[in-house]
Amino acid sequence: MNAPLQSPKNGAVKPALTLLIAAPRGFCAGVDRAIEIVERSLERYGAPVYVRHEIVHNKFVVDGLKAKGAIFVEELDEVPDGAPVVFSAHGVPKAVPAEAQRRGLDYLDATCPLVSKVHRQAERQIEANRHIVFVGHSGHPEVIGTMGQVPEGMMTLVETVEDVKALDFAADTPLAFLTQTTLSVDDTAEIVRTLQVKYPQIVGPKAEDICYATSNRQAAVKQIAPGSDLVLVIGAGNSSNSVRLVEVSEKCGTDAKLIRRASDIDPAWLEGVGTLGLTAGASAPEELVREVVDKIAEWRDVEEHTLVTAEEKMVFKLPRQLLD
Ligand code: 0JX
Ligand code: SF4
Repeated sequence: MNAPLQSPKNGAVKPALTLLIAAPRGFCAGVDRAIEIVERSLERYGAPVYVRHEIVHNKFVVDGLKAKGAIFVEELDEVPDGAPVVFSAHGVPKAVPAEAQRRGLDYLDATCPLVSKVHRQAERQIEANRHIVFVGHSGHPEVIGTMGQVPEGMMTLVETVEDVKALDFAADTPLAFLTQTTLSVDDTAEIVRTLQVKYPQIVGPKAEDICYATSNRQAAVKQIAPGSDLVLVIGAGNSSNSVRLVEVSEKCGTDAKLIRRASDIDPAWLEGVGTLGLTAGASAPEELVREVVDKIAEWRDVEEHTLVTAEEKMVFKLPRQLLD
């Protein structure tokens, strides 16, 4: 352990800590767009604007929008007639906009365009009479949304290599695979390889459906984790892409902790830590990164280094309703 050094002249001298901050980290283009859709809707329609599901999986973001007049609900039946409603970045089953239309609700779709792209691929594969094997995490809203793009029974969810081994489609069944956008790049590659060996006729996306932000944040963690004694990942427990960052660090052999914000840090974690890695999931605001750095600087003499592994320039257009 690095015992705090005492200096009679200067008071407590904080032990040194090298902080390796991953880049890219934090907000992706889909999250920027989703938050902007809620903010602009509030300006356009006035409060309250309803949001179906957390716009992104981050309490800090959700609380900030609540303070501006957004009301978060889980289902459309909680939205009063005539109120505007925004669908979250994770996407919704087809039945949701259909119901909104039936009720005459003004709805804005904040589904990330990269999730919508997977939705369209799902429709196309069904039109081509292929059964879809979808790689994703059961119960996640993106999975519910993507599976809800096709008629029931046309898409089978697999979460692991073992799930693929247990599939019992006839050898010549026309098949396609698609994936959730926020999966582990490495685990998914193994699942897809297993699928391709078992069903050589299976077709899939040219590039995987895992999005650029997910891949970049995982690659960045691979750069900081090996040289760190511990990695902190800022993100929520229900944030798939954030949880994957913890796993990536652990696969590199470096213990990692998922924290919502600075107050979650137990100072005991830093005992014996000379180099600390830090990153943030795609739904975690940069303010929380600064908050964590400042908190750590209360205990340690921090030397900050940012490791840039990719530049991100992606920007997504807003829905047409908000442009005119
Ligand atoms: O749980 P996810 O990683 O899918 O969502 P989160 O944390 O809200 O991140 C931003 C939205 C991502 C959609 O793909
Ligand atoms: Fe879109 Fe990827 Fe961000 Fe999800 S993590 S909102 S898919 S860019």
